[in-house]
Amino acid sequence: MTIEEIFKIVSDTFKIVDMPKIRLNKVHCRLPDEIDKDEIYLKHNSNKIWPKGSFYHRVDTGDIAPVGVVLDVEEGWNEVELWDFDFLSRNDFLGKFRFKVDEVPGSYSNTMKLVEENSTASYVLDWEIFNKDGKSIVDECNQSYTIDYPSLLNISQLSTKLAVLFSSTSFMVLE
Ligand SMILES: [Ca+2]
Ligand SMILES: [Ca+2]
Repeated sequence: MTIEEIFKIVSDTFKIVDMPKIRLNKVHCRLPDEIDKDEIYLKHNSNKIWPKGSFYHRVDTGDIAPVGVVLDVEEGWNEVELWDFDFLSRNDFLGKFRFKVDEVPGSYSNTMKLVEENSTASYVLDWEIFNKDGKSIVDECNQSYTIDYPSLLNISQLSTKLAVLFSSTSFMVLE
């Protein structure tokens, strides 16, 4: 192996490590392009990334499609395309979500910029920047809530016991 090859492997490795991880959480359909629902799918860097295992996900006004796709992306501006699958004609490139990825982990929302002319389509993408460890800080917050839940239950059981105790005490006082 030459020094150039070793250098390439090392630089490639570090590039992968440095790439921010994001997750596309949900797509909200505020208004479809077609009267009887859109058959949507998402593309990133010319590749179809969602839905996996089917051509499209059917949505109507007010629908929220769960996406949950994790991507390694370049820091800075990124684009995700929203397409509508058509059975008898070419699929429509409805629009794109353009968003900036930096080091600040957390949840973000972006409105779709229309590409298809005269389209009624209106979509919003919920997405999230993971932390340096490649984990979701939102999930971690939800997890700590789940852990706290049993102790909350104990508090409510305790307060019930105290209420019983107090009522019996006052009953005794009354006697
Ligand atoms: Ca269409
Ligand atoms: Ca369609």
